[in-house]
Amino acid sequence: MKILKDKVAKLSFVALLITVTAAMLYVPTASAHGEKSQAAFMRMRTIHWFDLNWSKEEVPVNDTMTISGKFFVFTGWPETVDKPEISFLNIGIPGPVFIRAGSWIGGQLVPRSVSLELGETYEFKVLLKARRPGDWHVHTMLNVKGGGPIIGPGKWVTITGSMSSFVNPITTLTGETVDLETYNLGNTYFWHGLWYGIGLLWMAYWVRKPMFVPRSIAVEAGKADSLISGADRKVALGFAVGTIVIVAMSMASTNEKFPITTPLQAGLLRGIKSIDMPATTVKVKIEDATYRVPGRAMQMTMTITNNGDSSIRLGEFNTAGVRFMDAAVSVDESGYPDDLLAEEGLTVSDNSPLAPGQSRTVQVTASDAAWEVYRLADLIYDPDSRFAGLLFFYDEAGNRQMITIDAPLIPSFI
Ligand SMILES: [Cu+2]
Repeated sequence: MKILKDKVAKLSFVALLITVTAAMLYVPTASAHGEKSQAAFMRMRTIHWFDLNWSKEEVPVNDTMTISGKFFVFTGWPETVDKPEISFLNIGIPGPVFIRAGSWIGGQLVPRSVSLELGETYEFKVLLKARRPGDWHVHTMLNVKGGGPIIGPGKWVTITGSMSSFVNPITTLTGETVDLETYNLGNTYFWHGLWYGIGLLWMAYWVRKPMFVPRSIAVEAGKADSLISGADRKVALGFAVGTIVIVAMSMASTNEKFPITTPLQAGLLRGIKSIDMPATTVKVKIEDATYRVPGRAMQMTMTITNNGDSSIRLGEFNTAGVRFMDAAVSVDESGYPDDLLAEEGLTVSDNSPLAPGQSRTVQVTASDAAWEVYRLADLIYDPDSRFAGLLFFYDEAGNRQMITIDAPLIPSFI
């Protein structure tokens, strides 16, 4: 009976080992990456992305494309999220389907973290090189220390061709050209294999002996010392010395082969240039805002005052990357993702040109399925139900003004 129990224990151990190994090797492809599950307040009250452009919708392997645009660092940044003092401009894609060949904020190369100021607008550009064929959702993204990855709008991009033709050549500071895609790959496999093999040998040695139940009985009987023999000690010592020798020797030979190495560069770039947005002459006061759950519509009462010298109209409300437009005033021509574009989603009770010096209180409705599809309506269940977004006004000459709004949102269930 005891022998049988021990056999079962051994078999279960081996089965567990196989399962864990298999789990490590099995990596299914993810088709989406959770942009909709990021809290609505995070998407609405942190980074406002606008004027976005994905330069291509289809790109062959090894070719490049750019994503460019602007982002406004929201003034009413939530208290629960760390300020973007250490942030990194990134791209939200399912794994390395592209490589990032370069990224710029305000014309400056930003391979490192940057410090951003609340209330400023920045211009950015990311250069991507296609690597793995497929249809990929490509998002803008900003990683904020203490805030996590803040994801922006995503657009589907198709990569064509074959991954085996992908190359990533770089010239090192010592003048050698290497292909980073395959550089020293054999070495990586060798070391993984070697340590995995040593680990297996170590386990095999101990698994041969009586395991869980007999050991437990021996320990309980006060005979724990008898479980480890003199030979066991010698084998263990052999493993320890062998490991140290392998590490020391390989380190010495690596140092000899590569005498010049530099550490990976990290650090913080300060003083990133923001853009001077045109001075605003429009004033907006939100009187109240409600979200009607059955109608999937947000209704705002706002008082608009035009202090400029040209009459203005409201053309767009942009929140969390969803653009509600009044087609009579503003039309998107950039190829913005369909699911984030409500071309006629903005209704203004009176959107006739507002003359200079005039003030008007209007009802503005932003309605689209995107409220639910993008789970922005979840906002109403937050303990601090506030919404925020950008309003774009256009004057007679077509000049645009950007106004930020930030107000409490009251849900209505009828
Ligand atoms: Cu996505």
